[in-house]
Amino acid sequence: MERRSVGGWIAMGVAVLLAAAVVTFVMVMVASYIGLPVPGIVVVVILALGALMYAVIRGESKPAAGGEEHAVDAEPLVGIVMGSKSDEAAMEECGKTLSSYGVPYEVVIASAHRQPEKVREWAEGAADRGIRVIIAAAGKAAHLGGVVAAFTPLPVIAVPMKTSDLGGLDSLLSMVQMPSGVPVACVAINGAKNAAILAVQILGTSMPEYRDRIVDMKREMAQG
Ligand code: RP5
Repeated sequence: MERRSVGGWIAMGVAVLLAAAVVTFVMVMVASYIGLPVPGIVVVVILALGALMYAVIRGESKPAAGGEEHAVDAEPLVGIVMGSKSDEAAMEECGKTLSSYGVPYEVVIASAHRQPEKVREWAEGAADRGIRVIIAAAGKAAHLGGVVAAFTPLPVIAVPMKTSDLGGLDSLLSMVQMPSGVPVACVAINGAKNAAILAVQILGTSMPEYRDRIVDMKREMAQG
């Protein structure tokens, strides 16, 4: 089934409800015009059908495994996974940067240690959902990037979160020191922006529109 944006599904649900209301109104008008009694049950059934369709549509619009879609009319190309809600502030720049390049993305919070099943389900389904690059942010003993990489053929970019105890060196080493065979690209501690740019560059290898944006960005940087 074709995936729509959340906004698209809401608009469709509202349209279904409106259509149900219009059909009900027309039926009532026609029935009273030709002198037929309007059984209240007909009205109730039609409204209930409209509500049911709306609920089904809303249910189908939920992104897999808790992912929250961003960007209005496009399928997510980048999946951002964070180990904790406490990582959101440090990762804000990642979403902003992807948006500035017009890259649709989804966000999910799933801890490799506390919610391993959620991580597995999300990572295993990512490629089939159209995701092309994954960005994984986590702190401390940050296994998230490696665990995600174990479950997907997609490239994984890890963002080590700065931590209160060891300043993020713990996260960095956990992410960058992946054993041979399961690579995880790793940006700087709290390098949310660079993770986004790298993701756009990876997209740009097969999508010229993103490569062009990177070329423009580098030209602007060179001009100072
Ligand atoms: C990791 O542990 C998270 O990625 C976060 O950076 C760190 C602390 O998590 P909370 O205790 O704040 O949830 O799993």
